[in-house]
Amino acid sequence: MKTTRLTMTQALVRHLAALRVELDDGSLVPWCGGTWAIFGHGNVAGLGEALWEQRAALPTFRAHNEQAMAHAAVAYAKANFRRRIMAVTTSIGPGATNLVTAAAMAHVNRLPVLLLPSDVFASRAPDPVLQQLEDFAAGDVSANDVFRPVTRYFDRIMRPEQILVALPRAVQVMTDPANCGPVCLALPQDVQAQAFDCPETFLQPEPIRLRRPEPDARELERALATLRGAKRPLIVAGGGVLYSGASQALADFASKAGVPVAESHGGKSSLAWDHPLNLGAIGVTGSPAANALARDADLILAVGTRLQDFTTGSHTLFGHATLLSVNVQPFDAHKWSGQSLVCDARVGLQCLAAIDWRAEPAWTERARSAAAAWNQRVTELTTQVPRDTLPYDAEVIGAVRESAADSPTRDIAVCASGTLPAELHKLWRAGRPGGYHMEYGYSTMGYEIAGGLGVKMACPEAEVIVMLGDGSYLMMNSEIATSVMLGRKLIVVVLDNRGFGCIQRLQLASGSPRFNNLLTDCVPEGGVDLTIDFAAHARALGAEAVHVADVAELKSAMQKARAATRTQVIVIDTTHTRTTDDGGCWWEVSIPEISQRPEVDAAHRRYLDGKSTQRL
Ligand SMILES: Cc1ncc(C[n+]2csc(CCOP(=O)(O)OP(=O)(O)O)c2C)c(N)n1
Ligand SMILES: [Mg+2]
Repeated sequence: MKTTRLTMTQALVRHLAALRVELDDGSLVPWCGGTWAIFGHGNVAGLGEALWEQRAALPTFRAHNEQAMAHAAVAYAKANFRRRIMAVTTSIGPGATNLVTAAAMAHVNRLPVLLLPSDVFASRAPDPVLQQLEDFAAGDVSANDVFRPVTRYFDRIMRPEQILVALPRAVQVMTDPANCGPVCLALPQDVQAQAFDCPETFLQPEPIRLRRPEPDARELERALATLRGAKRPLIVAGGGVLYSGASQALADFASKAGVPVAESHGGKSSLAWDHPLNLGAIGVTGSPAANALARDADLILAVGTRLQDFTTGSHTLFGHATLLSVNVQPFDAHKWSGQSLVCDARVGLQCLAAIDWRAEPAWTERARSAAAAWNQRVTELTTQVPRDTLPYDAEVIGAVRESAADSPTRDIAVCASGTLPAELHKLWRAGRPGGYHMEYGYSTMGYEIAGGLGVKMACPEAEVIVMLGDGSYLMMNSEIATSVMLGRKLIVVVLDNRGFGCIQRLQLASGSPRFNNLLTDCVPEGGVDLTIDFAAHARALGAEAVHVADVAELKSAMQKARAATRTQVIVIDTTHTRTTDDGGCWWEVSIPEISQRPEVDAAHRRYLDGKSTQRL
């Protein structure tokens, strides 16, 4: 066996840099798009040096916050429909634990990312080193053990040759359609620098060929029998449709069999928004069209969805329909005691389309007119004539989208939390698969800007439009500077309603008084009323920024922003009180059984009413 003498991290980086993935069209591209790195003690000397050596094949990017780097990496994988990934390396201690939220986010969303936090000395010789935890009872516990529950695969590389086994396993997990998720390889700093005889074959890995699992014959037979018996079916399209590249198969099946389609947050943009059978968003943030048909359907065909509570209305939305889940992950396919069809979404849809069956014509017709009516309503909601009051999110969404009249297919809207996800889920018209990039599995405040950067790196030709609230902006905005530095232009639209608008509305709906959400409600005796100049802040980070007075100004600012080459930040004052009433459904939020406030008692009674409709 031919070998080369390399350090553990040199071998790791060379394997990573050499990995190629085969895309659907048969072309081979580098699998790893680069490594995000913030160096410190623990990685600057070992992994850092190895990254420098391979900088031509595997670029290294520096950002300002480890969590944000991981957000960018996860967004990159999502925008690549899980076909490509990025790695993230940190120093030990706080650099490493800054990744935990992003790891959990990737775990919830089933998205791959390779986390490479540094770890304490395997030798233990200099213990305790700076930033090292000391467990009084266990010498092998380090801060990195927090990654175990939030990754799909964890290993600590205690000897250099261990990388030969651990890295291919990590790659396997990240490229497995069912088990896909974040991976952590913790790298003790002394092992990073230790050399071993690395087999040459490890440095020339085989291309990655992603699997497309076929269904089990008997399970398929049962699924087809169920389909044949259905009269009023509804497809709920989840993120799995996008990851499997099943948009065309979905459109073909829906059109051929007359089956309406509703989309989860993860699945939105899997079917063209103007497809005559696209009912739009489903669930708590869903359209009236989708939710009404969900209640009356006799078969819910859930394709590639985790059936999260926002999709199911906390299990109140699907009436007495039979549930048939097409999912590559058996854990998801078996949820809710539904009938499962474990397979790739595209393969599953093609199998279902192969039989001669159609939904009841009256049902298809009802779906068509509901979809058309909702589309008309979306136009109204997003293009209302400006009034004297502050605009609300729907009008901002309309202006942002309208400004793309010439190239709506280029736009990718990025968002994660606050009021906007509900409004965007109902009202955004995605022009292409992936044109709605919403992180609503973990709904991580602070994902948006760093996530937008990852999307831009995955899709440089796209106009990446990040929309977020003032609260989310304040939580994590440092990657505006990174986007400027790296020359990756973003358009960031900040909706400033001066506080946590959505949580205050939830608070009031729960019978509580206004408390601790809007900035004006948080100033103690002797405190100072805050006015935050977001545009000045963004300019200080290197962006071009403007605070617009109204929706009309927003429209022209958007035109200019589209023509610009540097990251743009547009700030608009919005109201925290108004949202789109149309659609929606119950969402389970526990209300105290006992309170001194009659408003809470009333909210608790409403809560029990909702509970009574929950299907268990
Ligand atoms: C990291 C994180 N912390 C807390 C929350 C809970 N949370 C969800 S939305 C929100 C307020 C968002 O405020 P803002 O971004 O201004 O949006 P708005 O609703 O005001 O438009 C909070 C605190 C969260 N989703 N993520
Ligand atoms: Mg706000």
